[in-house]
Amino acid sequence: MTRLARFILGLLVALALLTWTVSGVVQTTTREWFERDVSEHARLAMVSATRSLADAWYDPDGLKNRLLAIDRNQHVIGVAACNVDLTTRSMTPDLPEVFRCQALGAWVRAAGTAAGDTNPKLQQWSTIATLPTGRVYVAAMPVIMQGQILGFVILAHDLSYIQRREARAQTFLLIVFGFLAVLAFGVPLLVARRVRDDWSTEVRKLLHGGGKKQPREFQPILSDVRELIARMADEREDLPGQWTADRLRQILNRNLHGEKIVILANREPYSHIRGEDGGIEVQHPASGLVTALEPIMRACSGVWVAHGSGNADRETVDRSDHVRVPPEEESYHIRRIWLSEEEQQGHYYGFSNEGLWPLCHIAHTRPTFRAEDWEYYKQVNQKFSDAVCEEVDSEDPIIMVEDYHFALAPAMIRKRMPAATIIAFWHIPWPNAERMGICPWHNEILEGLLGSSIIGFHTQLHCNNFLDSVDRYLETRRDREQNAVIMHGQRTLVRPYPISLEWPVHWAEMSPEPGECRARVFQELGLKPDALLGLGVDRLDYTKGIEERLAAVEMLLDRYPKFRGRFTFVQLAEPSRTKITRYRDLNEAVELLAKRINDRFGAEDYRPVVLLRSHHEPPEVFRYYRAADLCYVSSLHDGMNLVAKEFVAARTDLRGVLILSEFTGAAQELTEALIVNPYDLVKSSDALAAALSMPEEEQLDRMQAMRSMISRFNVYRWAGKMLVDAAHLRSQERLSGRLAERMPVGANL
Ligand code: ADQ
Repeated sequence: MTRLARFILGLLVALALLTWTVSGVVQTTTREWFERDVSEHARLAMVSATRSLADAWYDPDGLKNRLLAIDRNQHVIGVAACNVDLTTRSMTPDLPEVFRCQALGAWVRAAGTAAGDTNPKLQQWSTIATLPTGRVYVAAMPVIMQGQILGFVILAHDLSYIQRREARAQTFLLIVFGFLAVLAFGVPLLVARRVRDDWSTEVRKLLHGGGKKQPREFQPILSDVRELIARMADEREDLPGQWTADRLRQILNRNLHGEKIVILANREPYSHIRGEDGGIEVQHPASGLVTALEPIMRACSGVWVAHGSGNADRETVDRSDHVRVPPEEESYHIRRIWLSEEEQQGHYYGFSNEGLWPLCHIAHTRPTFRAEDWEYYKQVNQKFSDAVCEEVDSEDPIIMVEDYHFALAPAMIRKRMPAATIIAFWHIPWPNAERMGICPWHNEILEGLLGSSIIGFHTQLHCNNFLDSVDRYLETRRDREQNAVIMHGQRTLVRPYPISLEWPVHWAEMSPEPGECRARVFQELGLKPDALLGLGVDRLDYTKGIEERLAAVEMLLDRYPKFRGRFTFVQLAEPSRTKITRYRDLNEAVELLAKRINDRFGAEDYRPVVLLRSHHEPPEVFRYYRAADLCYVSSLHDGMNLVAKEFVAARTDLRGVLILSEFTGAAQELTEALIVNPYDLVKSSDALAAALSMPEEEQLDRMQAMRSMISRFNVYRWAGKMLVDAAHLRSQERLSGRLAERMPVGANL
């Protein structure tokens, strides 16, 4: 049954019910009114009748005539005069048998025999009876003369005419409701059909290129349809596993003539650390940006310009501050930039992480904006932009500017290299326009980003927020069809590109089998073989909801005693931004919370929460992913969150359950996870319990679906889409540039 048919049927049933109820109410009310009228009428008739009957009581003819006179009334069926002993004194011929004088027996008996004098209980008697001919109202009254009862008079009134009137009223009501029903369905249906026909004719005309003007209301749908068509064309190529490092390289060669890519990011993919033994070790920083971009650089080669943050970084670069990485493959360069303490403090800790980071995340930490930090932010953006310009080897290079540390760099680079293709990607959420207004330099931030050819965000919502901010604060033109902003003649596409992981993830490929990982982790943590293991993996950051996560674990142990002594939650927490007070406070709060839970529920051989606050290299992190029964990602707000995707990628055994905060970008893609609101501790603890009790088959189904999603929408696709869009934009610009050269000066293009 179609939705419309269901709707109409429902409405009809509702109307029928309404009609039935209304007609019932009308019937009862009108019947009450009529019957009250009739009884009043009968009473009055009888009161006047008893007086005249008393006068003629002893005159049989006179009595008969008076009874006949009463009987002439339109609705009176019959009248009788009865003696005190209930024998008939006189009566009209049509009085029904059942209402003759004997019928008064019960009434008279109930009042006590009263011949000869008045009895106050014998005032009036009445009843309504249903005869085969219809309903009848019967009333009786004593006939009194000089205080003495002579007898009684009975009057029978026809009520069937009331039923006939009721039937007529009901028919009328039905007709009215029927008419209303036709109006209620027919008119909107006709109007809707008419509007739909007009609308589809208009849309078809527009889609076929007709129609001189595109009405405003059709623009969103047109751009959606075109985007959908483009996406479908793209998706057709998106067969599983097809987005690979090779394919990305091919795209670069085919669309961008194999040009090398220059990435600008604050964090470097490999840092060199002097170990305790005096030797130099290579470390992989805990950063989602690095996790995503490093495979792209391995596939495409080029230069990664980043802050040299490792304590042995200077010792490992050449004279031009370059180092070839990855250690054994050496497929691209890192160009390290050195920052003074003041620059780091102002740019990284100050403006970026005490200002922009809390501004962009709804995590209830107040942003702090200091004028001196802003000065350092500009200075460091310029320093990195200059370095990028030194690294390029053509007039129109491809430059990827990563994240909120470099909002000004796109415009700075554009100034030096007008023909560059600059792709900026904002890895964290973009706040709504009102919130963006908190930043005293919001205009400069927006203008800086609009120096790019493309600005990417993880989700459409973040794109919308960005476009709203541009609309609110800058004088620009919007190309709604292409989702582009045009400022000073420079066009910037604003698009969602949800970031992901390489596929397959090489750390997962290199890890031992899940069973072996579990055995090792259980041994390291001293867990019993039947223990259940939960996992959290984060930088120690207040946006990740670590406190809420541990509170949910506490709630689980409170509400589900069966897990006490059996469930252990291990939190890998890499200390992060520790020079900022808020992060130090968080560190202490998490420690106290873990201690409280352990004090409440722990025992000599049982620790419910294990807090591991140190750097863990990816092989170790993947060992934990593979060992755990569940992974809980409880971010209060997160652009994407790659821990969620890594956990799924690690589970080649299709076991384990992902619990994922609804406030992550990943929740839009990994819909088979148990999605929770991390602030809701009761429901989060329920989700933990559900995960720990989930049958293996269900785990397998959910894992399989999520793995299929990540394998198709992997990071090669993420980069490939941006590069293809950049290539299109570039060829468009080249064509319009050539055209401009051929046009006479002053011609308007
Ligand atoms: P991050 O905030 O860094 O990224 P996320 O995406 O979760 O967050 O990535 C974290 C990465 O660091 C993962 O690769 C994880 O394995 C690693 N990591 C985390 N904790 C670790 C630990 N204790 N020890 C070792 N490694 C650890 C930002 C945005 C995200 C967005 C990414 C990519 O905040 O929303 O997903 O960029 O765009």
